Amino acid sequence: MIKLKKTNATKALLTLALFASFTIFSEETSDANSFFDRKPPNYPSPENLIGWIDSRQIISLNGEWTYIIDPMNNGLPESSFFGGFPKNKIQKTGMELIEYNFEAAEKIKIPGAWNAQDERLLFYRGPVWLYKKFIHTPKTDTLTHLYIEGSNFTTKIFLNGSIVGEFKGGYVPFNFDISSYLTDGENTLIIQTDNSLDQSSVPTQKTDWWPWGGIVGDVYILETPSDFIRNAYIQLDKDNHSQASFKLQMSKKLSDRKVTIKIPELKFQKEYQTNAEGEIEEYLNISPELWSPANPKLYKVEIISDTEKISDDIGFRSIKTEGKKIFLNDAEIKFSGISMHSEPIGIPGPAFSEEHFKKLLTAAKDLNSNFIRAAHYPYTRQLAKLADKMGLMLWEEVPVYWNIDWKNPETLQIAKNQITRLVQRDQNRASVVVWSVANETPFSSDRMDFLKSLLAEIHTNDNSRLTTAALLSGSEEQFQSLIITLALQGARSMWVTDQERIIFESILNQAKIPFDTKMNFSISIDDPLGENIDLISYNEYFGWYYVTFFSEQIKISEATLRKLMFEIMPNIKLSSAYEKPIHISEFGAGAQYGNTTEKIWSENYQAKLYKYQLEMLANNPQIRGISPWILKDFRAMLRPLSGIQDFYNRKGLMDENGNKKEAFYVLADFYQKNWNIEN
Ligand code: GCB
Repeated sequence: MIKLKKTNATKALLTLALFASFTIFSEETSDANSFFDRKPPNYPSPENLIGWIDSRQIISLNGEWTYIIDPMNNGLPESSFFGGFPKNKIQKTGMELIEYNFEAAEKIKIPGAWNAQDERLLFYRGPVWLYKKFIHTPKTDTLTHLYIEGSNFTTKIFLNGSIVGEFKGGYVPFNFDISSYLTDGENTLIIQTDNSLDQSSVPTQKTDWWPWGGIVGDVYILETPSDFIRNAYIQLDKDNHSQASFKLQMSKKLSDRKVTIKIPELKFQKEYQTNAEGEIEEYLNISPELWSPANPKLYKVEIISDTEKISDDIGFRSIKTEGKKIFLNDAEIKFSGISMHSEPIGIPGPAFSEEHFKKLLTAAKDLNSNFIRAAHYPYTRQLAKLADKMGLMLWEEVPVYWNIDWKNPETLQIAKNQITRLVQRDQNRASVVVWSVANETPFSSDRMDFLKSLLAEIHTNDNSRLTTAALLSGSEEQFQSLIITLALQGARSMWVTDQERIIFESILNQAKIPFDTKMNFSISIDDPLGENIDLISYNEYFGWYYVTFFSEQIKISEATLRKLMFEIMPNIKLSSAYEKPIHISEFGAGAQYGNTTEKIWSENYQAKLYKYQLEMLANNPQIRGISPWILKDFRAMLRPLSGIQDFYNRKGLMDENGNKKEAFYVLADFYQKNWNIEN
């Protein structure tokens, strides 16, 4: 055998021989150190978001695609000796070695998660490749963009063998200009979607919802003129209902481009000119009928340039807080809400279509809700479009969830991208009244800096809505005081056992609290982020989680503690350190539909917990909104309890098929009788 000496020259020769035919990736691989060590190529990031998507020239790529599972991440150009899957090598004579074939691969529906469409992939976290061919007919003075409304969580796009780019983050829309990669006639689009998450991603790998992978929103080929209207913002002034703020950006930074805005029903028509930045910033003098849940009025708005016309149906309303109250169109309002995950009723996988959301929002209406917390990540645009029409207010959120890598600049970049794209997409939706930047994030100064920069990102785009985050609270002292309140209640209850009474009395003796002390447990939400947001949102699980924790600490059975907790609940006082409205963003209990026992996991227990919780909330005037957890049972890897959870979080008021549990009616009744301020 001839042994080659490993000089740089032989290495270079070897590399040359092996890669001579790989013209596509040669540039990126040429400076690699060895055959096995090729640098990842440069994956460009998407361009700024294009808005008003539903009135643009599109070719839909929704429908049937094929897919290849790639658990060892072998198909990327940088992982493969042969150019990777994007090369799409095809057999012609039958003598070419191929070990993948997209044409013969299994079929999948897009939009749709692959882990919802293939049983082998339900728990899978890794890369899957998607493949679709389409025909392109060239037009002059036209740009062609690929628009993807959501792809989880890292997406790499290849068109006709070339690298188009990469998007990290998931859930939000993005677009790439693909004009220079297109060929006339047939084009081959190959996309790697990887649903794995890690410590630096947003969210991290640990979430109480399913990491649905793949393309989970519409895929469009979108055509625009070479200088096109990228996006436009129209929002009514909070303090002056006969004026709306109007901002528009053209794609090119060219001044004196004429643009007309028309709202035919208001007989409004005016022409404006772009400044040197290609932007317009003006106020429109209009006096529209105001949008509200009771009157979800929308107006057709048209924007016309020399080369294009875009339009949208837009509602006008204002939302603000004053002191501890919330005002919609200057009238005081309470959020009679419900939290949701983006999973349709009776269909496995993520919700994405108008049809999916119609059923969910109809269930929310049956509950007499006027508000939905769309937790914990952006849904497709269909949600807010439908909420606009159906008259439901929305809280939209990004997946900054639990503890994430606050110090990592890449993590911050991902989160900023998510919030910016969400705001830029839904900025004209009247239904969206709250932007939320985080859920249950533990205090630290790095976390404060991180969340403040997300809030700043919102404010550079939109100042017309409320901001919030679902906060944590509960200091050591607050938990101690809850134990004392429970001990006082226990010591004076006739039904506790002698043994339990002794424990309660000794807790009180130790704390030097006389047994006849009258005390209501009170909690003050003191998260420092309260300073920076408009709505003080708080998740609490009285009657569900905390009891388990205390039971271990004070050696009293959960049965006794749960009963005591229900007894003290109506008198719990919730307040915040800030002169702002409180929103209870979560409370709830797990229940299995059809479980008629009196025990935990029964419909009964859940319904009882709702009754006591609602009594407590009605007794707390600073609480101006609630969104209990949650409308419907949802998929969750953290919930393995066999026979009950089976990998579903069971805190739904309905099961996954839409069967209503007893607590559904408790909440519906409360909203109808006690809580709504008509608007
Ligand atoms: C929470 C989280 C939510 C969970 C819920 C639960 O506090 O915000 O994502 O699903 O509790 O069911 O434990």
